[in-house]
Amino acid sequence: MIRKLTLGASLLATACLMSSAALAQTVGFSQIGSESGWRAAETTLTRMEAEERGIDLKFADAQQKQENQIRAVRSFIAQGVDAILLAPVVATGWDDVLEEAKEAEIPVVLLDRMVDSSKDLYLTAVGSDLVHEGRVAGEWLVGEVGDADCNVVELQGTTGSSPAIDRKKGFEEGIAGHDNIKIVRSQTGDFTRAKGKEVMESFLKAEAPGSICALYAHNDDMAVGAIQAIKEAGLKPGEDIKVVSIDAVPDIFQAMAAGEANATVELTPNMAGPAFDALAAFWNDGTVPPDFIQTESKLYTQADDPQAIYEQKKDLGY
Ligand code: GZL
Repeated sequence: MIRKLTLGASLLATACLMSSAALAQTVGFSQIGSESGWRAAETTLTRMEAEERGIDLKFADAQQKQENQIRAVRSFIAQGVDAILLAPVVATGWDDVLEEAKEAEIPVVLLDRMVDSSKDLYLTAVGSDLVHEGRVAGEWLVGEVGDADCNVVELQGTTGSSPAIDRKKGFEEGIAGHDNIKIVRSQTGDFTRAKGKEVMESFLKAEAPGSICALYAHNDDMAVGAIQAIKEAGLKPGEDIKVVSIDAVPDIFQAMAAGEANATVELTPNMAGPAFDALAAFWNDGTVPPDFIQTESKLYTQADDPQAIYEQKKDLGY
């Protein structure tokens, strides 16, 4: 905590200087890439939130490579930006560059994923409870299958990312104590549709025909890719194989409306709004935000009028 206060104190001096200067802030945003519809929406909304606040946003797309993110953060530091937004592709390997930002007295705010670095190396983190999301998905499947045997295949997110680690943990907690539900295959689909389809094809070839009861995908994009593979295998997604995933992007609601997907857990793509609000308070009078600003998670199923939700969401930048 002492170190956090030290960071807070040194950054406070900067904040107070800035509030008197009332400068238009420049913020560097190191974005993971555009691997999913959700990620695209997060980028769109971040740009909109910055524009609404008169923030000059410098954007860097890392194409899902950590080395590109570290390079971008160092470039933002060299440019002397007023703050850095970082959506960290994986959870490890950030200490050095976060230390450099701290030395430069530039506050860093994490978006949608976490890092294993000490909390005094970033101002705050905005995200969902990723374990809870996985648990909600697992508990939904328990309710869906009851006592029937159910072999589950799992499409994991990017290896080493906090959502892949935590959503797996949460799902296993959700099905714990229900030995009739077993995860029989689990592999990364890297959060993309293409890889989700490819890995689902391998699951379908590897498992006895008709033996897969459900798919749990760490995001909707992999689920949408897998749905295509299930159909090409002559099976009915949503019926022969139940489909539960996370994000609540428009296309999963379209699949639900067609009876091809069953449930999704919503993740808001607007992480930047709370991030910029925390930065504004910090710049204004040095208010230090909580370590973690949690966004909500909501379960949607076919009972929630998926077509209407698709119509509401389809123009929101996904
Ligand atoms: C989760 C976020 C994930 C989304 C995916 O917080 O990092 O990254 O669920 C995206 O769609 O690739």
